[in-house]
Amino acid sequence: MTINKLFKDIEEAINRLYSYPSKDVILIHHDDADGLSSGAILCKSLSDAGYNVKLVCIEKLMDQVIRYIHTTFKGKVIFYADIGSPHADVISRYNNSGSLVIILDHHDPSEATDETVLNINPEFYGLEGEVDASGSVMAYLFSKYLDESNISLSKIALVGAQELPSQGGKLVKLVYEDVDKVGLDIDLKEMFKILQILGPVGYYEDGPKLGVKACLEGLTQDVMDKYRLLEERRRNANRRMLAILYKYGLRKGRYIQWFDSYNVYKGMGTKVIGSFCSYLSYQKRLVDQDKYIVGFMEMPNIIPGLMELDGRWIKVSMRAPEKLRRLIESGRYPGIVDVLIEASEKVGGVGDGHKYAASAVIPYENRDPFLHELDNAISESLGK
Ligand SMILES: [Mn+2]
Repeated sequence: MTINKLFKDIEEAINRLYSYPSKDVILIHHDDADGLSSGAILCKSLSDAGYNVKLVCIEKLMDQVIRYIHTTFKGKVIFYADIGSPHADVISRYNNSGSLVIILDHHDPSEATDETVLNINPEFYGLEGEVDASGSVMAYLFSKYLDESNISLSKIALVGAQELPSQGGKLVKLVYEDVDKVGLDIDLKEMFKILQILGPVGYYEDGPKLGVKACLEGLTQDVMDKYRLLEERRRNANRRMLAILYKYGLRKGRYIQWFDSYNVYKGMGTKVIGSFCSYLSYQKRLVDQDKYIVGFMEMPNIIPGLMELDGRWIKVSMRAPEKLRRLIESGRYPGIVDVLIEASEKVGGVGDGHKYAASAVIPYENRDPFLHELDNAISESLGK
């Protein structure tokens, strides 16, 4: 499998798109800077190609959300950008040939099992998903094949690519070559930083829409005002959370240390609890070096512009202090995502992430059983 095969599959997807009877597109995209860049690129290129595009920004693809999307928008074209590949199997099940589905993502994929679900991911072509491309790079390559003039969108692809550990990935390099042809007139790092606030912190107040607008129209006054407001609000919330933890400490399990943020981050997107846990992992005076860090935040039960969620849900974020990270690296302690997925599934939740950082959504009433399952999962993995 090679890069050429990837381009052939992109062309094939475009042919399927053109021959599909509906011109209505539901564009599902992730809420971080990469997801907003991906959404902006596809929104522009598909609108220019004559499609009616409805943008929907998603923090986490829960089963009930996938089911809702594929029931409500049956017969339309459904795009997933920077999100979706890990859930291609579930998407296939709920789509059941009801819509044409095109996934452009770089997260570890599962296999699509329905021929109407096209799961385009670098991992299928001998490339590394989190090295060789961002979601925005995949969205851009698709758009460039859709119409060569979309080369003007290459700079937006590079904004999303800032999330990658290096800028030397194989597909990223191709985008840099295109940017060289059209010129770069934005500060990639600054745009990335602003989108990382607008999407995740402003998730419940139209931040993602402003982020997509910023990609396409630049850093206008309304974008900057909202960015500064959200940034300050989050800084204050972090300070408050830190003060609470200094006063009361974290609660301790056998292998975990945890806290509930209750209403400290109320109104913000749930990614803020993950960022705070990352920050906490470096605070040596606050955290035990050999216990996993677990933070909770209640999730509003709405997906803006899409639906209301059934049930009451809580977001869980998990990180490791420095010493524990080394133990995970050496294989002596279990990776975070494995134990988190195991424990959350036992209480009716769903999780994802990697060895050093992961998150899950679980039913609100199952917080304490979840903590118990988590300690158990770690204990079993350690064999003690
Ligand atoms: Mn991404």
